[in-house]
Amino acid sequence: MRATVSNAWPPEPPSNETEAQKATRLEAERAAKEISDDIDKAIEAERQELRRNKPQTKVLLLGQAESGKSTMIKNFQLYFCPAAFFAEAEAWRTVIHLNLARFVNFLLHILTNPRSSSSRRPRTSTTTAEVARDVRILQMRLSPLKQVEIILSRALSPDGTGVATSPVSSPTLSPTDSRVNAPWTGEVPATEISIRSGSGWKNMMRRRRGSQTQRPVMIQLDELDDTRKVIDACKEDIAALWKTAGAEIIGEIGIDTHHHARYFLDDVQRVADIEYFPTTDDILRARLRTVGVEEYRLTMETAAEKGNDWLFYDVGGSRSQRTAWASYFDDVNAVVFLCPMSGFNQRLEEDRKVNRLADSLALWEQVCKSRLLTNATFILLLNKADVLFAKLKSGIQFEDYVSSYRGRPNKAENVAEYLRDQMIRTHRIHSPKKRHLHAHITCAVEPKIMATVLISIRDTVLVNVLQETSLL
Ligand SMILES: Nc1nc2c(ncn2[C@@H]2O[C@H](COP(=O)(O)OP(=O)(O)OP(=O)(O)O)[C@@H](O)[C@H]2O)c(=O)[nH]1
Ligand SMILES: [Mg+2]
Repeated sequence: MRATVSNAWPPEPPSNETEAQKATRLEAERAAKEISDDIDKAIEAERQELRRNKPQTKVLLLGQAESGKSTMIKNFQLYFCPAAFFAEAEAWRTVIHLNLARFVNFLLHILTNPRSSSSRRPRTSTTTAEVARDVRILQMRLSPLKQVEIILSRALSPDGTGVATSPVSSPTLSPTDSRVNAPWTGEVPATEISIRSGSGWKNMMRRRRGSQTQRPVMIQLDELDDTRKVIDACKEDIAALWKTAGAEIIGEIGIDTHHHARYFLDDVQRVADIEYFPTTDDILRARLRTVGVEEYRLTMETAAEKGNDWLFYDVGGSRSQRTAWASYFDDVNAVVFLCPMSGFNQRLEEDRKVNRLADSLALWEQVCKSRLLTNATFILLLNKADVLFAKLKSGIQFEDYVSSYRGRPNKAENVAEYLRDQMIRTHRIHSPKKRHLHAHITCAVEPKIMATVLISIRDTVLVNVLQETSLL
């Protein structure tokens, strides 16, 4: 018979160990642990030293809310640090399920409380008595999703107390802080979610999975698993709700809103399934509004720059968030500015009088003028090319919103070229010194298309860093 050899450390003491042997063994183990800790400390100190001496690449992402800044960082991570990107997929599932649950609760609220609706159109219409009855039944069957929303909100916040709802996420919302701890209060629920910057929610979610002992008290792992079971059990009803009232709802809330949630609803059978694991596309679509300035340290995994750290500053883009930007201006190698071209016929959530494209262009001018950014590399991304294309194809006329475009073709490539030229001109006129501008037309939810843009951004930024440190 073969003896079983245990690899466990420290090894099990012999069963006939004397007190003296035990004391000697414990002392040896203590000494070994001390040596091991010293080695760990030395390795960490060496790593820190290396970090200090290496020129660090710092990139600041700017642009209005929902321009795609955070999505751009996900793209960067996917391309240059894929292992880290996929390691976070499970944490994103919680965000996606919260996106879904929150939107379904929002839909049910609108459908059953017509007067609180955000509608800019009269609510007529197709809501026959039969549909209304179906919706009432679905509302009852889907009521567990309110609890799911509360649990997932708590799970994502560092202290387990809840995810902040966005004060400007939906025109239907009144910004009440009370909803931070109770996402569902009977008022119109929020559809967007935001987490305070620096909360480290992804690490926290990973730790919860990895360790049974480190679970925070507020949320238990099995509670999270229960939410998946509830969502799975609700998937047929969610699909039925979307089929029954989807068209009417889009009429109510407008075709331009809640893209991310609609993407998940369109594929609810897959996303709500108990076996669901987010795909790359899902992660790029997941929406988490940035509040404050979030710092991301990405350690490159690709051959050429393996081990190099890039630091990204991802800012919240809504107007109330912009005052925080300036303190990051004097210390970055590059600015990536995102202008969502599809905003030409939309208004800012935070100020319904202001056209989104006009706001983007004004913001761009301010950023170009900044003296603190004089030596930074400037990269302009004209984003959401896919949405621009779809809008123009559906017959919406760009010239109806931008009078200086009158008489030109209503085609996405022409519009994109026009905006690109305008923004290059603004940059040329307003830069404190002559500076090259790198402009790209992008669709940040299409990783295959983004690859060449990402490589170009990396090369552009690296050349700037090397010039700054006089290595070129
Ligand atoms: N269709 C489409 N959606 C996009 C594109 N870029 C970003 N999105 C989506 O737009 C939503 C907003 O993107 P974010 O990256 O969160 O926007 P942000 O600029 O970080 O917004 P704030 O954090 O509020 O300042 C997300 O759901 C993205 O998936 C794009 O090119 N096309
Ligand atoms: Mg963001």
